[in-house]
Amino acid sequence: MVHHPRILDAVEDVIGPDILVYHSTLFLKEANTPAYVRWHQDSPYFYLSPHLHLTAWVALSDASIAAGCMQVLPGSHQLGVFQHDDKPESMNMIRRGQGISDRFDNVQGTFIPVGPGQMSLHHTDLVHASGANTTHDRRLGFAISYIPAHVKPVGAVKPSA
Ligand SMILES: O=C(O)CCC(=O)C(=O)O
Repeated sequence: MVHHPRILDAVEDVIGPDILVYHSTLFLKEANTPAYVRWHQDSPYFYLSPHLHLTAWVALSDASIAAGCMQVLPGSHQLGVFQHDDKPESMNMIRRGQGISDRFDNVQGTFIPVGPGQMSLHHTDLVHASGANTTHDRRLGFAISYIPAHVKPVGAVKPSA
């Protein structure tokens, strides 16, 4: 799937033709679960320079608003990197509970619902989150992180598990 031409064509439009897959994650939200992801940016956890990393979030099931699709703060990738902290909680889908310290806790942002087979793209500095799945179906997303080949790892990578 990471080589799918429809995905790569869209990624190429943003980061150019010399593309590497850096990382991939399955984000599984069970049916009727309060599982959530705090507001965060990806860049503080990927230790890449420059910040040109792009994630294709490919829906493998319906990711509607009710199913807890991604929410984003449009344009926030241009605001720099915010201070993050760790607040591990059992329902946080990111085990260390990484997130932006309280700043956007009461903000709803813009929902990005995607149907099965559709995807969204997000920049590594875009502030994003997701809320509960109130539907009777699993919400399953495959997040593929792409970088241009000139982007390099910097510093130690902290495991999220
Ligand atoms: O799947 C989610 O709800 C969150 C995904 C996410 O944070 C990411 O792809 O960086």
